[in-house]
Amino acid sequence: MTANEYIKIRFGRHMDQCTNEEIYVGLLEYVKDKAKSKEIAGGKKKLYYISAEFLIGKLLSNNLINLGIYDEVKAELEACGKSLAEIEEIEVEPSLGNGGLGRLAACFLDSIATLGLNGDGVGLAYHMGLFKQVFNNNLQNEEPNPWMSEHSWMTKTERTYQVDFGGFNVTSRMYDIDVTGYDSVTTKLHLFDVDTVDESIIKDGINFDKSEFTKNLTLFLYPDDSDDNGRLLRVYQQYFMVSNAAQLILDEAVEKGSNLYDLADYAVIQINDTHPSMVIPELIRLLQIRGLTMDEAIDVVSKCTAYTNHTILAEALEKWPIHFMMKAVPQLMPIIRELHNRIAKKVADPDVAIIKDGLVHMAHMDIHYGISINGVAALHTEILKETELHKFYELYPEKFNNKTNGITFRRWLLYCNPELSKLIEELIGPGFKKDATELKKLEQYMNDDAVVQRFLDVKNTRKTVLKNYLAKTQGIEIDDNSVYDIQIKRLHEYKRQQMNALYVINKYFEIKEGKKPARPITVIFGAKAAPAYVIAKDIIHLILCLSEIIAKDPEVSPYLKVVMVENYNVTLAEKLIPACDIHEQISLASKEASGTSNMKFMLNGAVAIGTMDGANVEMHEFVGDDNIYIFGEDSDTVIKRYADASYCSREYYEKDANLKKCVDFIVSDELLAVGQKENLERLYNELLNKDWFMTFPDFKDYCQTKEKAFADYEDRLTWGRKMVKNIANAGFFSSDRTIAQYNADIWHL
Ligand code: 26W
Repeated sequence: MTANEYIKIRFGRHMDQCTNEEIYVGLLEYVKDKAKSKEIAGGKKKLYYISAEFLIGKLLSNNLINLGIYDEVKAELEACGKSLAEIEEIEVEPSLGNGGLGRLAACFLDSIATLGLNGDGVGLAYHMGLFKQVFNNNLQNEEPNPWMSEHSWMTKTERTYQVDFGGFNVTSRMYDIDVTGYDSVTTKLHLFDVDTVDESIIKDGINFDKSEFTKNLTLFLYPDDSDDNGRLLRVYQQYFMVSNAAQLILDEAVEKGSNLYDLADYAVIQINDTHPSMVIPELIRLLQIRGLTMDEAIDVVSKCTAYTNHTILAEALEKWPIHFMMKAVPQLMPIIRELHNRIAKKVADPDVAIIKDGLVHMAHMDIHYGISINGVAALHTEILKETELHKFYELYPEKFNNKTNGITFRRWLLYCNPELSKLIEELIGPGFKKDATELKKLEQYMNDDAVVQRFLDVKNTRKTVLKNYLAKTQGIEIDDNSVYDIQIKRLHEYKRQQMNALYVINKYFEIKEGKKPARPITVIFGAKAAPAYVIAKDIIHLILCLSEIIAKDPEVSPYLKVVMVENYNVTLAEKLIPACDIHEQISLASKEASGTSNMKFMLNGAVAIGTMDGANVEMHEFVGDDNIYIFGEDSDTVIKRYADASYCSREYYEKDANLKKCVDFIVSDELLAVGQKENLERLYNELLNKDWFMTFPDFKDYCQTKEKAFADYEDRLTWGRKMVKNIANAGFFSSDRTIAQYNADIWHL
């Protein structure tokens, strides 16, 4: 049945007589039906990828592509005078993640299904995704971001569980989203919810009554890494997630014939950061209820779980106070104490203890009782082994391994950049869609000027698409003849948006002094700041104020434009990334575990300016010095500087007159005229007295390297060759490769 025929039956009218809303609903149901009729991944052993976040993004087009009916449906719509792009706008993005970790989980699900592996995602059905960001008076405000509706990709299942908390219990229900593999089988994303959640307890903005857990359990995605409020609620959420997951895992194993002693033959669990770590004691508890002894249960569970670390920022490694655990999940504490005691008997060193100073160290439990611990880029894994988790590495060298992150090329190339995929297909055939390493064949065209020019043409097309999109959706005007310089990622000091802002100030002064750039520059930011992360919000304030001042300045505005897109999310990323010329990957070396936007940009023919951090290091290895702009101090230097506590930002400020001038501008009359004194002064003082993420030592090199990149950009064909080199070498960063490695080394499905 065609989409047209389906819609005719559903609405009793031909597609051209339907509203876009009706067509959207019709296509959603059509796709769900198609997905149902596909083969479901099977096999004795199943992977359970448990994650607090799945940043799946919109699903309509993604599913059409994976089911192989995108072109067909698009043509049917066009034949009735309808546009798929407009219908897509009706879909609300489920923003069920904060950033990289959640988006990674979504890319992984796509690759698991595409590779035909028997693996499901398990998470929570938050009623509100990550807050909706609204700018008012150059400040970020947060609003609720609902996404569920009557017509949903989620299907209600009959599976319900009881989850016991200290003093009360709730009944859960499982909802499923089909994960359609590309030209392959389907798998599932299981999201758990409770019926008692009450959206009416939301007060102003995203505040809500934190006391009644039955009403707020799955109400919100926890927005962050820095909000101390609601930490107890987070423990409730995490336990709710893993208790459901554990019950599901045991039930499915038993259904397939497991006697539970052989659970490891039926299930392997990937713990995505420490958020699902309580699955270890919960499984042990449930196995005891089902008849195993403590010894047996520990032994069984120790063969089933693997842990991925996504950060080396110590403050993000979760440690839950014992009194939280006693209140929320008292049934787990005796088990956790037992797990702790067994280690303490063998290893006296308190640095590797599970319980220390009244806190339960979730990562420590994962490492002692799991089969694997992995970092997410080569450098990151080395840092874990050598410094952050060195003592664990000495205990269990065989458990440590690296799995450099990846991205799904279906969403981040085929869908978001059809012009580029078409060009690639014309040049090297369709093989790259299933085997990303085939992109390497593009290198043969690097000296073919006519072909290189076509890559430049595609980029120009996409720049115009972005220009029109931003004009239409955000009322922002940009010049598509300018160079687009883009930084999009969570707002965090270690990612150093503030350094990019200082660069903008530097450029503003240069232009005022008569040094005009060869071509106008558009600096685009997209970022949400965690609601309680004060300095991050101050940085947004600075960027918005700069944007306003520059736009109003007739001397500067013809050459420089600063844009901060509102409510940055997956949908916006899909428009921004294909249009980008230069992407900013400027985290302080050693701090960004991997980064994944870097990979998306590379694949879409943008050139990076970046530090030797995260996966940038591997990108640099692939493309060489001429095709990526590396600057700044390396991770060894940075790690040493932290170790000897020698950094004093004020010294740099006093020594470098240009830097001083840029920093002082933050509290100048010009800025105070459009901004808030409190915010700007706080940020100024933070930089001058702390600058914890060391922007000052890298600033000069950063500015000089950017100048070099802008100058090189003017030799269009040479730049085009850099683009082709980047695209040709992006194959390694396919999440299909990452998932194949997880399977070969850890899961053994
Ligand atoms: C304490 C709660 C919490 C929740 C979310 C802490 C931290 C987070 C993050 C936003 C974690 C995150 O997104 N980490 C990112 O993971 C990516 C995938 O591995 C990496 O590419 C990024 O470098 C890392 O910052």
